[in-house]
Parts: sequence; structure tokens; C-alpha cells
Amino acid sequence: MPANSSDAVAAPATRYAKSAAAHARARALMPGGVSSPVRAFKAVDRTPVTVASGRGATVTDIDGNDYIDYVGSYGPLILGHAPEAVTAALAKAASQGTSFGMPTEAENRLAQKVIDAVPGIELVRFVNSGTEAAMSAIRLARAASGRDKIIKCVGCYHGHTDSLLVAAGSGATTLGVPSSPGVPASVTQNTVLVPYNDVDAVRAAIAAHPGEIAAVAVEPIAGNMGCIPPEPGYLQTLRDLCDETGTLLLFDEVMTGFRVGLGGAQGLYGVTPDLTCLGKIVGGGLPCAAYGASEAVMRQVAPDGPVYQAGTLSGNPLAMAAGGAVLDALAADDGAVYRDLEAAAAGLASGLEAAAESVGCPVYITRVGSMLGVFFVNKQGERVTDYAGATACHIDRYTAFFGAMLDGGVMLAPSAYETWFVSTAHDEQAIRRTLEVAQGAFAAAAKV
Ligand code: KE4
Repeated sequence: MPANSSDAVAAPATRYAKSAAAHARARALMPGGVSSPVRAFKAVDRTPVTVASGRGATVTDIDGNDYIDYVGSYGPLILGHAPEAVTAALAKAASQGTSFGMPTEAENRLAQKVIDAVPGIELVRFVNSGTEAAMSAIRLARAASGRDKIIKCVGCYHGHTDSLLVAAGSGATTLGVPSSPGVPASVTQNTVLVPYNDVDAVRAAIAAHPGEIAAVAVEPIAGNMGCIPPEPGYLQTLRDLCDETGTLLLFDEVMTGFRVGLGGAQGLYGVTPDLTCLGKIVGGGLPCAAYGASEAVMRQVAPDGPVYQAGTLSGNPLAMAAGGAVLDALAADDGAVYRDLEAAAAGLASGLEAAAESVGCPVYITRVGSMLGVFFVNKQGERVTDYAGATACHIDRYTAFFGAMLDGGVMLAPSAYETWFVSTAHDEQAIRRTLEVAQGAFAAAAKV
């Protein structure tokens, strides 16, 4: 549990002195001083803290400050930081070698777990990042359909591959570059944009490009413009539209896979896509992702078929071991862990609503399983169902909320366009402490 209490929190200036020095050094070495833009804290006007270690629900920075962590590495850490099952599996695997460039049985074992769990996957290919999974799945969809265009939702984020780095959420929106320079128009002319949760827009886009749409790519629960659940019937209608028009349905479950249930969002909502991307949890916190589909579709991937995709470290034994340990824990006792996560996250969500209401701060809180969103709406009662709604929120209030939570020992994503992640390590004490800090943080936000 973080050592911080309201009287123990040093003034921010001294509280973060070592992190400030480390970040100054980092900026001299790497763009923004980070390995991924959202970590730069640019959107929340703070200097990033530099982490020393993590244990359970807590991360500790190099100044010795503890934080109850809801970033969770942006999704992979459903069991919290450094769970014994994962660290032991990693130590054993590492002692036998870290990479071979040759097949291992560890890949067979994790592939079997993925296929057993995910309804839409009969064959799977491991890659090293969600971006690579999405990029490869798009290539496969185009090859399998013989069509070039892709429909994507404004605000959904599928990694930084050129064809999908258009009106992207997450760090792209956070930094104001939803459509990045350097992506040629010749690439994005094949990307058709629609609002999330708008089936009429998808229907119209398909009708406007008859026989040209290879796939509809979607986050079944949008987690990169805050956390926005699908409206009732949305996913099934996408499924029906794709069936009617010979279009492939691609679920990007990099974030939702194994997060909202062992079968991911497709298991939760009972809608099976033609292609699935996985990441984050499947690698247990190591660089690992995957894409999968029916056998008929996946046999088109090299070397069985002509669709080329490769990777030096794909299926590496360390990630296979870490991912396997996490999926074993999630599958134990018929998925009992998801019931615990549901209870903890539900308690957090209702506590946050009560804390915000008690200080008159209008918020709209969303939740699916252990992924949550907190939107600083302009009026109480407003809902957020798409990117326009998310970006119309009171972002300055998020900034104030973020800073007060950080200074109180609670780590949130440094962006209003990310999701909170609850892990099995977030016990009652952690949730209670979070809500204590949130009360003051909502009060600070309400003053903006
Ligand atoms: P990576 O290439 O970052 O492993 O995965 C890309 C990706 C694809 N699809 C979905 C639904 C995703 O959420 C992501 C990555 N998520 C962001 C956080 N929202 C990664 C954090 C970052 O960019 O540092």
C-alpha cells in the first residue's frame, strides 16, 4: 500500500526531484524522453515520473513515491505487477534460453490456450505488438477478400501502422495528431472513416463502395478515446452488415482480449468476428501479440499461403511463458478471477460516481468488467458514445484530476483518452484509498 497520506505528501517540486532529473537526461537521448508518446505526460502538464519497480497494485518511482496503479502498462497487467506465477515462469524459461529463431513447444502451448479461449480463432500467428497484429490482419483481410478498402472508426486506435493511423485515438489524439504526417494519401485513400457506435454510417460507407470494402475494423469495446462500450446491438449489426456484403469483420481485441473475459469481447457479447487481433494480456507484460481467424483464412498466411508476414522474435519463449502463466491463472476455477475483478471494478466505479457527485463534479463513468472510463462531461447526465463526445468533454478538468490523483499516490494514464485497468491485485484497501484521494481530486477538477 502506498505510504502516502495527505500529510505525508511532500510538495510536488521536491516530491519528484529524481524523476525530473531522470527525465531531463532522457530528453537528451530519446524523442520526448520516452519510448512511447503517451508516457511523456505532455497532455497533463506534468513531468513524467520515472518508475523504479512494481509489485501487485503498486508502482514505485525513483523518488520512492508509491502509487496505486490503474495504468497497468495500458492493459497487460491483469494480475498486477510481478505476479509470482509470471516471474517464476519467466525465470525458468530464461534459464533455458531467450530466443532461438526455431519452433518451441511453448508456442504450441500458448497457441492452444488462445484457440481454446477465443471463439473466432481456429489458427493463430504470434507477433510482437498490437500494431503488428493489426497491420498483419489488415493485409490478410485484403488478400482474403481481394478488396483494398478498410472501414475504421474515428477514435479507435489499432497501433501506428500507416493505413490505420488515421483519426486514431490514444496517444495520437492525446498529442493532437490523430492523422500523422508521413502517411501518404495514397495509403489513407483506402481507409474509410465512420463514427463509433453508428451503424448507419457503416451501412452507408459499404453502400458507397460496393464490392470494395475488405474489412470493418473495430475495437469491440473502444478503449482509446476513454472507455466507450458498444451500444446495444452495435456489434451484431456490424456482423450482419458484413455477412450481407461479403465484408470481413475484424475485432481489435488487443485491449479487450482476456480482459473482459476469457473469450474477450466476442465471448462477452456473443458476436464472432472473421479476424481477431490480440495483445497486451496474451503476452503477460512481455512484447507479444497475435492475430487469428478461421483455418480457411489463416492458411493463406505464409508459409502455408502467399500472405507474407514474419518476425525475428515472434513467439519468443519468454513471452510465451509469461502469457501462458497469465492465461492459466485466468482460466483457473472456471474463470473465477473474472468474478473478483467484476466486484472490485464495480465497487470502484460506484465509489467514483459518489465521490464526484459529493463535490458537484459532473462525470460520466463507463465500465466493462475491469476496464473503466471517467469522462468529465459538461453537464451531469450527458453520455459519451463516440469520439466527438469524448473530445467535447472538459479536458482541463481531467488534467486537474490527474495531477491531484498523482500527488495523492494514485497513478492514472496521463491522457483523458485512455482506460483505467483494475487488476486482481487491487484489493479493498487499494480501492478504498483510491476513493479517498479521488474525493479531493474531483473537488480540484470541479474548480476548473
Ligand atoms: P501496440 O503496438 O502499442 O502493442 O498495440 C497497439 C494497439 C492496438 N490496438 C489497441 C486496441 C490498442 O489499445 C493498442 C495500444 N494501446 C495503447 C494504449 N491505449 C498503447 C499505449 C502506448 O501507445 O504507449
